[in-house]
Amino acid sequence: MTRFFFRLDATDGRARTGAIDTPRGTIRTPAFMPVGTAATVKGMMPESVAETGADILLGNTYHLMLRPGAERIERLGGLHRFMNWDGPILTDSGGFQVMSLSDLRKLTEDGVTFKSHIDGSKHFLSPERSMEIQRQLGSDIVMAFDECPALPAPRERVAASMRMSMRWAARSREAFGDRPGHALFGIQQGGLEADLREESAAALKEIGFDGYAVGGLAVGEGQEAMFACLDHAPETLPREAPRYLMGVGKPDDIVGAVKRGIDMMDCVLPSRSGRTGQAWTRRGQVNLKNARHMDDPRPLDEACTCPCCRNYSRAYLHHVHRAGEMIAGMLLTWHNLHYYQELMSGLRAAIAGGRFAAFEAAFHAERAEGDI
Ligand code: PRF
Ligand code: ZN
Repeated sequence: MTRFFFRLDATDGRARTGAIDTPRGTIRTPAFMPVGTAATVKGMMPESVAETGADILLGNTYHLMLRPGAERIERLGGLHRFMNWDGPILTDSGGFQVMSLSDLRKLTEDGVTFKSHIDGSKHFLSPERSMEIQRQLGSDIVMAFDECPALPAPRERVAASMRMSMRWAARSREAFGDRPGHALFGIQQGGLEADLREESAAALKEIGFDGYAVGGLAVGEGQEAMFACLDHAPETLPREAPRYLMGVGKPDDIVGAVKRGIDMMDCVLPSRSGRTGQAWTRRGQVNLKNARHMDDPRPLDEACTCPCCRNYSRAYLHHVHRAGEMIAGMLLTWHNLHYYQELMSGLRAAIAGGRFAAFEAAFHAERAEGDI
């Protein structure tokens, strides 16, 4: 039960495909991880999430420590049993969510004190406490505790924050200890500055992790700047370890990130936009709220094999969304997650077959046609 192993099967340019073996199952890469923030991928049964093709879910230290509490989840047998998902779970470490969600935060070298966005109660997170919570949850892939500014930010602020995150990475490593079958990933910071990204990568490699995340992107810089950073940042991280781009993204962000050497991603977009009547298809974004769907008997995407597209019309999806029926979010979330996983499987096959460039061209050409 000690195996945790990343295998690279093929590369095409900088794009890579392979697999991460864990005691709870294999994660095919490039992988997209649906977000299960509050111990649920909203609107989906875990077995349905698995049917979309997901190998791994993401959970959140920040949300779960506040509600229902990490100690409670541990007493109840851990997060896998609690939410009925027996595949791998990666948990984010909390610092990023504290900075974006909580009230009245106070950041020091020791950690961060904050007030819950749910009930205003006071809490503390540090590298040591985050490692403890992620252990209590039973996370398979634990993330180091980090922090990052929203962009644009002055270089000095980005540098100071990155350096503190690297000291926190060393404390995370120390507190995590040796836990066979569980992995600890470090998180690179440094904003859009190439030399800070390199300094951060060197610090992480010196500490030594099972995988490496590119953090601090998709925080307001825009796709062009993000891609410019990804033109060099992944290459500063070890080739033989998985590289995880945190909180990304739209389908075209994913294709561009994979092209630049990213192996794992997560994003709330497919599930969140499903609940607001937005669908993602090979022809781009479709807004089911639009009145043009009202009398349309066609499925969302006639080429899609998901239960939403096999069994329901655009007219129905428009109606149930308008009527505020729960099934609207359920069906659109299912479709969106299915579409994302199909995209990942297409990317994996294209890289394995040495035809990434053709895949990318076809992806953009189909989207350029627009929804029809
Ligand atoms: N750090 C952590 N979680 C994150 C990020 C980060 O930089 C991001 C940035 N896109 C999303 N989630 N710990
Ligand atoms: Zn579908």
